[in-house]
Amino acid sequence: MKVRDTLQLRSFAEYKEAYNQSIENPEEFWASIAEKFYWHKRWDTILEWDFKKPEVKWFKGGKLNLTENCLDRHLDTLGNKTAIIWEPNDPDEESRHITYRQLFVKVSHFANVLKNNGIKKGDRVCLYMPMIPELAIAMLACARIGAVHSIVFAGFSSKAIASRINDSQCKMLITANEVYRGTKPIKLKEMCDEALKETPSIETVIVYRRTVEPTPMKEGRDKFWYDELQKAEKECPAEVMDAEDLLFILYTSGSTGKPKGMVHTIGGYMVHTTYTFANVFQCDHLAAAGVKGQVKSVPDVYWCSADIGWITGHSYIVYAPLAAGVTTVMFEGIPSYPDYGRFWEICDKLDVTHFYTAPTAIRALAKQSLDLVNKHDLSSIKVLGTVGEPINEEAWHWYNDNIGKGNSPIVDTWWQTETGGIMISPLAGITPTRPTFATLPLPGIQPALMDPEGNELEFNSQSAEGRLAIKFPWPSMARTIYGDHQRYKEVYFSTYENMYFTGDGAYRDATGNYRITGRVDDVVIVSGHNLGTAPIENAINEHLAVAESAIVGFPHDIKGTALYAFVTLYDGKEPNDALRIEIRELVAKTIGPIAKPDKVQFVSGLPKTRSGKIMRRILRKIASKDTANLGDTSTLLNPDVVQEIMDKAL
Ligand code: 6R9
Repeated sequence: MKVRDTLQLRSFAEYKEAYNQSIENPEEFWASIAEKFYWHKRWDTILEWDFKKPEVKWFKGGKLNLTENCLDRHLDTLGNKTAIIWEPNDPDEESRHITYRQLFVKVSHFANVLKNNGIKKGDRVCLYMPMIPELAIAMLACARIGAVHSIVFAGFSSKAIASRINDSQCKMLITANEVYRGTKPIKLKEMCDEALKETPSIETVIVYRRTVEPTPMKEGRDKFWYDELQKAEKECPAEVMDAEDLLFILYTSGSTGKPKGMVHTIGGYMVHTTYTFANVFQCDHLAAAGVKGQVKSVPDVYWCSADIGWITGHSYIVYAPLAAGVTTVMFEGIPSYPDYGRFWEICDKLDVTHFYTAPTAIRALAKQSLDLVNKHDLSSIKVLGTVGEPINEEAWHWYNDNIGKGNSPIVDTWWQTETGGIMISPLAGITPTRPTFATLPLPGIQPALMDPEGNELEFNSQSAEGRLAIKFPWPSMARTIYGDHQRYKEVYFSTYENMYFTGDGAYRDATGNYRITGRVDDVVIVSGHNLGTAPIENAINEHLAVAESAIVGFPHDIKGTALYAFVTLYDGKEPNDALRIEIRELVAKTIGPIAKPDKVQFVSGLPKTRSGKIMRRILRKIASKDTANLGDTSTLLNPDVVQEIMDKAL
């Protein structure tokens, strides 16, 4: 299996050549990459697109199964290579090493469990699972039979599970009884049982027993993973799928209350995520190029510390590394357990060569004693990566100096749930890195900076700042919002004509390097988690004492951005600490603990425009203690309230 080699660019000149080719003839460019994969039937057309509808189809008519590309085609050459190394929460429990052949067997076996329980091609299956290999196995089993997975992050509340299940009408829910994260048990099955009261579409629940705790099971509906395996055949031929059939739905927050079910399809997603993985991380090939002067004797070990519940885990823990034949690490625990040295202990123990994490984790770890880093041997590390939010200069240097020891390139990868795969990033050891810059677009990606009037700021060898859009389709872009194509069109394709709007702002320097400056809409990124302000406000407003609320982000040392809630109460309701706690708990219960506001300020009114829109811009400045220039407040409906809010700011 030579795919990972043949896909890789090996020099800056090769990158430039590929980039130019991808702009001049995008179809030929992507077809030459798609050819490296295993297809049952070649596509009829490479690309059909119209951003006005919007409609995008890659490799139409092509027939394939993604799991054959992740598993079957590796068996001859990489069958005995480790596909997944699983590292448990408890460092005293044993790691698991699963080879490509074992994974192939497990996926096929579990795929039959899905079939035996009535799951067919096109059915939606919800996964609410901890970070255990069975999560990857369940995903791949869905893909093997053509079912569509919808993974809900296992930190989300029952309400969040129920609304996602209902939105896409999932027929099955797969979960685990409970899991430990640090010292805390998380009762996943209990959360599911609460959700299942409101999800009539679910016919079967498969429960993986992760701990020995007794698990409440509902007769006829709930079945144990292990029991079902006993009844199932081991061999499962892959369902032959169309390139544009659905692979998965993944929900991401929007600026209105309802989460958006982003739909990803099989062929383009496979081609783009694998190509970007091979080039950004440069697994295997790097050592040969002598990035650290090492001679490679063991295969690379790649570890992305994200949760599979987010897009980063879908694309860059499971699908792309497996399609590229690389060993991928899955970690069940948290960076602070049993102490803040856990990440480095794992890198040392597993000889991790590629480590990919979020700036928020880096900032939290940089706050700890350096002894926790230095007592571990990190000499195996060759490449570092970041994703999820802009990385500040200080964190970048700490990561570079202390983890990379100054000689491991940092790939700052910019992309989104909607983009499916990495869009702007250095290629490790191939293109230059620069602190706080995601740097250059990958081949095939045509970014555009837009000015406030909606005109493109074309590159003219001068720096520019604006909003980031993409001018041309790329294979792994989301095709729609499940069940709401109109919203897909409005959110992404209505801001600029014939372009995809990212929702991010960006700065481009005089040499064409991009730095992402952050969201320009009502999405706040807390500890790398993409949260919509609207659903959090809706949750707070459910409290009987609350009249209205507004959520904004403010800078936070560790989280990057933390949440500040401005809350007005109904007349006669007492603002006090007990109420503050209730509000925070309500958010945790409705959305999840990550959405709890750090600060809750009770105010007599929220600043509003005359048309009744809350002026979050002003609240953002107050929350950030940046009140020197609040701008013109005289046009507000209630300008007096601004002074009151400032005086009592937390
Ligand atoms: C992959 C992922 C997407 C939003 C995106 C942007 C922010 C992601 C970034 C970054 C600066 C980076 N973001 N990577 N900002 N530099 N390297 O995180 O997807 O959860 O959908 O979030 O995250 O604001 O628009 P998602």
